Amino acid sequence: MKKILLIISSFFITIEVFADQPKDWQLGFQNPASDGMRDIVNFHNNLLLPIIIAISVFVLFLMLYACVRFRASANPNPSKRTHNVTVEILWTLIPCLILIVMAVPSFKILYKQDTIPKADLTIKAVGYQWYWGYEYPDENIIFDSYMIEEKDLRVDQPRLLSVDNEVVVPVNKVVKVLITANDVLHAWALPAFGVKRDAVPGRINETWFKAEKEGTYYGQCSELCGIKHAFMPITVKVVSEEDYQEWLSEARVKFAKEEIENPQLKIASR
Ligand SMILES: [Cu+2]
Repeated sequence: MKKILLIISSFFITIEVFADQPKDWQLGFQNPASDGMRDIVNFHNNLLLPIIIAISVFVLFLMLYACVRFRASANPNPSKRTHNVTVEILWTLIPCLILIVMAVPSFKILYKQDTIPKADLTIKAVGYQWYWGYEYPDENIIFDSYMIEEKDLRVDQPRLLSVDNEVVVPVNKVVKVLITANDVLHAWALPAFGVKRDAVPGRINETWFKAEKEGTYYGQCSELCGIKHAFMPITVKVVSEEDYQEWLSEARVKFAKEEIENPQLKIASR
């Protein structure tokens, strides 16, 4: 039975192409680039999809059967029955069981994502109307990340997804992301890493990912946040450890966070 379901479901799953960004006419998920996203894709493709297809086929069969078998010409005197205890118990119990079958692996994935392993580096993403600001708190780096206008795009840069200053992280390292907002609700989302967290003003949410492949990954703000909600993309560049160190040494100068000198604070601390 499982085999048949898998064969049926395979017709509906798009052939995996190496994509780290949405493609024209794409169906299905982007390629997973982290363990967390692989869990999500497996859960969807191997469990949810077969269940959804089986239910759809079954309901379609029931509808067609009822249309043909109980049509007015074949069944002139319809049944007046209103209750059937067995059927009612079945159509309550079976959906419950299906939900339990789906809930168990779903919660497993949720809890796995919720437990943040020891982080190798931490970045902070701050949502603004309408761009993202980033900080590397341990490196004293701070910068803003604006979408590149269509007229300024390079050939290799996708429209509405490229930014001027990308987030750069090393490959195969646990990256903890602190997420907050400065004005309204935003959401930091990166499909290839299976990451999506609300950015809430006055509160810090956290999530994590461990990118397994070098490359450039694209995401978007995923909370309706105003007129330019669609124009605050997220670009994360995953590079080798050496390239990351090189970027860090440049970024420490280019994006240096200035110490805020506040004489009043000094007086107060004396
Ligand atoms: Cu937003």
